[in-house]
Amino acid sequence: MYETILYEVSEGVAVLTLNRPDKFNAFTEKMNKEITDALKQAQKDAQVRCIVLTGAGRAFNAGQDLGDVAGGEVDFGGFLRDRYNPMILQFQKTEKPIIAAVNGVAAGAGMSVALACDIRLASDKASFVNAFVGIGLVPDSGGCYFLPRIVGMGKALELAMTGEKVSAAEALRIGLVNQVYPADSFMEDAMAYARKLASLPTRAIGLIKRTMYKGLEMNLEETLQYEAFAQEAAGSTEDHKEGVAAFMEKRAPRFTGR
Ligand code: T3D
Repeated sequence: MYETILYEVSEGVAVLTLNRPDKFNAFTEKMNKEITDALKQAQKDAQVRCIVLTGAGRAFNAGQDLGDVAGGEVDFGGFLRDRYNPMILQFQKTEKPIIAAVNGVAAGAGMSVALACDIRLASDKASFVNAFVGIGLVPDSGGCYFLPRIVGMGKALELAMTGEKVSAAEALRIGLVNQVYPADSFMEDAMAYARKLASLPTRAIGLIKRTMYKGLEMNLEETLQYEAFAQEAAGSTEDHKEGVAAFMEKRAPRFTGR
């Protein structure tokens, strides 16, 4: 169904694999559009309660395929507005948890996409390169939005201005990733994490995601109001009733995502 990505759903988890391993999974226009479409599909599918984004082969993603843009005049504004910006916005619009399972290097827009995910898990062979400066560009695809919010302004400016490679261990230390797992068992460990998230109250998690990201843009009063609105929605779910019932009955809850 897709040409540049693989898309599979099992046990409540949609796995979206960037699949151009000989090019380090670099982005093409088709890949940008297929990712956007796959995220929309995962949002619509009630079976899907968590999404994992990973890369085939040695890399996670090396950013824009430079072979496609080398030597020509690039309309950078149009390029981003048509291809990358809708893709990044779709990560936010998808009200389900999205995990970047960073199996290898994440560079340029590949790093930005990992930052646009809600959770980052890294193989101990993974690395991050804010490669834009190396080709005289500015971090795009949300890199200037997410990076300072995740690691703080000082570190974000350092990574963006120097383009230095960050190892998985350093990424964990600075809060760029949530967990690091051994390369040999990486996808098993990442999938176990994803299945755990998929077993939790999916609608509450979607509302947590929306409210937290909105909170970045709002003052305290507006955030309190938005929390009240989100709580009304979460409080009307079957999973809320199940969570309270399970607590009262001293048993483990069985959440269904409804
Ligand atoms: O017009 C615009 O550019 C606007 C768009 C902006 C969005 C962006 O993403 S800008 C940033 C674009 N990306 C980069 O600048 C990263 C370029 N790649 C690298 O710096 C390095 O390849 C890596 C740090 C990612 C990995 O280094 P290393 O030493 O582990 O691997 P390698 O040998 O450099 O690359 C392996 C193969 O992947 C190689 O192919 P080959 O020689 O074995 O046939 C290499 O050419 C290919 N590859 C890596 N990155 C890209 C790529 N091919 C096309 N496009 C790439 N971005």
